[in-house]
Amino acid sequence: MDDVKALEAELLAAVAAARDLAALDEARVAALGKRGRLTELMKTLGGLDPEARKARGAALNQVKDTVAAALAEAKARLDEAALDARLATERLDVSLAAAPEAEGRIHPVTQVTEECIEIFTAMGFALAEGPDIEDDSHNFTALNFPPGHPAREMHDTFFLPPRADGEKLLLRTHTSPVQIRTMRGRTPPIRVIAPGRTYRCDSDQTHTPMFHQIEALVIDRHVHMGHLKATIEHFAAAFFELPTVQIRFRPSFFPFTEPSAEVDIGCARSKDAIRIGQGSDWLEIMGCGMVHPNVIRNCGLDPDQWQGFAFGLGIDRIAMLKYGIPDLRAFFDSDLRWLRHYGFAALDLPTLGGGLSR
Ligand code: 2NL
Repeated sequence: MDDVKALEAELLAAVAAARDLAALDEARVAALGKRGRLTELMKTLGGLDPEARKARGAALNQVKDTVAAALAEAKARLDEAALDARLATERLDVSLAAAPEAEGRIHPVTQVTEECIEIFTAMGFALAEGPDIEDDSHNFTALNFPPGHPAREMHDTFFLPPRADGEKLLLRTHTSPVQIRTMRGRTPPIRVIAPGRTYRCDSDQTHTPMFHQIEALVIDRHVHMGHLKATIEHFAAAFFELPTVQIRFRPSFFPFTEPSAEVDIGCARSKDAIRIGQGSDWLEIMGCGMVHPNVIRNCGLDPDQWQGFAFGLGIDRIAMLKYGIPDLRAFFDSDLRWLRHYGFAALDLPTLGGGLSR
């Protein structure tokens, strides 16, 4: 039986020598596999006489159990070592930032547009949009600009080359055509805002040929200027993030409203700063009025049944006021250094609850 003892020692040594799971599996196959050393010896038992077979069979089974136990123990040990090695190499440093700070910046015009949308949608206004390229009818005629009226020339319109039928399309000079389309497309009550790009052939310190406007329109029965004033007051306070603001109406003229007014907001002016919400100076922020009966009629509604108010303001201008941006023309220079200074963090969306601007 010395050969069996020697084999056991040899197989156990092979198990102990295995440095990894692959080597251990080789040792297992070499000992207990189909052609393993022990398996081969088991096959020789059949040729022995019963007494010898019994004794040798028991001895071989003992070796088999001992080797199997050593294999299991070694596997457990190597499994644990392999896991430790993985944990060491695949370590995640949770103190590192999950992602580098986003490089991109939100343009002040986009930010202020979103702020206005947030304020007006909370008041129950819906968002309306329309094409930048318009026809004369939606941009002027429906809005009560009579043909040849000097107000048309005041808009410094960009016209496209005439089409085959002679019609000259144009770049909308205000967002009002969006509201014409809205009034024609649905039945009152209507509460919409129309923010977007507008175009006028005008370029100096305070005018760019493309600029941004937001207009609001309410059409309902029994709408009056009190509703207009309260809406503007609420908007101005929310936009400038103040508890209250002073509002003043000055008579004005627009072809599409009657009466029409210019809206001033109370402010304090010093040498190089304007402070909204305090002081005894006034600053013009928008134009407004009651929708002209002709405009209501032009949209297929009966002006004896439906009234409304509307107002419009320049987004670029109120962005400059709110965020202290001195030069309008820098808005459209695409200068990254300017955008890094005046821009907003990409995911910091304006909300009424969270404060519009942070
Ligand atoms: C301004 C003045 C204003 C409107 C826009 C409007 C639209 C329709 C009917 C009547 Cl469909 N009015 N919009 C009304 C008054 C003033 O804008 O100075 N914007 C910068």
